[in-house]
Amino acid sequence: MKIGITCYPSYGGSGIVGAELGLELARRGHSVHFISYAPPMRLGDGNAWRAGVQFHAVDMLSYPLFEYPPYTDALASKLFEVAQEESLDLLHVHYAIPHAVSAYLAREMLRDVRYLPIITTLHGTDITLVGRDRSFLPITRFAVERSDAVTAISNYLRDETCEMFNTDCPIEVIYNFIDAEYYRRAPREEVRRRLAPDGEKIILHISTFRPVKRITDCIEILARILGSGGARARLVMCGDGPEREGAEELAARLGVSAHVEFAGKKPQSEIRDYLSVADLLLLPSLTESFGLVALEAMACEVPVVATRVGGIPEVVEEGETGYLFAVGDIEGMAEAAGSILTDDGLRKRMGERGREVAVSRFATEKIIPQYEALYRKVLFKQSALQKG
Ligand code: GMT
Repeated sequence: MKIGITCYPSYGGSGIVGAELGLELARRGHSVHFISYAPPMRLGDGNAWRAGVQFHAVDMLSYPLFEYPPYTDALASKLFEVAQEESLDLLHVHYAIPHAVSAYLAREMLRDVRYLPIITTLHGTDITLVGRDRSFLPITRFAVERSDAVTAISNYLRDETCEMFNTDCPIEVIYNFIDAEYYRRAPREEVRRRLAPDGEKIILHISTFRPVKRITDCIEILARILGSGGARARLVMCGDGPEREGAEELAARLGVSAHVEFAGKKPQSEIRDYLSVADLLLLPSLTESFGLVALEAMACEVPVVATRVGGIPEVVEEGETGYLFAVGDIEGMAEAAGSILTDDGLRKRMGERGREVAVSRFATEKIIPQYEALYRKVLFKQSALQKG
């Protein structure tokens, strides 16, 4: 199949999933065309420009009148152009805002020539945070309802979408996935020594440092662990974003700065190295429709301490692959983290179970065929409609 994929190219879960899906589809022999304002980050990681993958940049005209450049229109024009030039069979957009609207426009522009099916995958904040805003809700609902197929990355997100949009539009749940061969624990002693030179346990947090990630909770949890006199630990904070400064200030105020490393944004290969030496992943988010990073941790045998919100309980098996708590339950999370860090047997058992779950439920081999089946279903329905 010839598949157009649009996703945000920047750091963040939906962009990672869109990019990885495209690469996996190309590996399976499909021809994949990424269409966005920049190449998705995962494609720039060295191994990415593979046969069967092309990138088409959305051209943005800069003009003084446009205080806010009209990206939705520019993307729609590019989708229309690429669909024609490359004879795309379908468009698959990740993150509804504004991608679903642009895809809808492209489909309508092309309609006189042929019908171009569009598939929208909802990732979370496009519905739960941004979609909730009154100014975005009607147009997002419109574009979602008019997609030829809609998928959500968890049951939680499907239910939220139906409720918020008050729609009975069919939404298929296709979980996020992991390349379990790439994400597996590997010996990285030099990384461990660098991150924890005095043999401390390593607590890892990886995110976009947006308010929804509640990264200051990580600092407070660390302070409690250290204050309880239990485990000797270092907190490694991977990523960057608006909450970083506040977290650094809090670490200084609580006197734990020396035990925290703000590592910045890291390429995928380094993230894997960090996961290979981590003893625990902390994910204290306010909401999380899936929690891709929890899955990456589980694949690398890292137990997860997270909040019991959104789709996280569909990924992290409570008591088996980690522990879940109410949002803001610093004490509960610190206690659970402490028990994992001071009990090597527990850490190992939970880690091994995490790997099992990641491989058996979320490996690419399980999930990518679900997308391929959906594409075939949409194309079959369309050709039946044309014939009939
Ligand atoms: O929350 C983020 O880090 C970014 C956001 C995005 O759209 O890139 O992530 C969402 O999509 C990810 C991939 O499907 C999910 O794993 C995240 O849980 C989801 N974030 C939220 O729902 C807050």
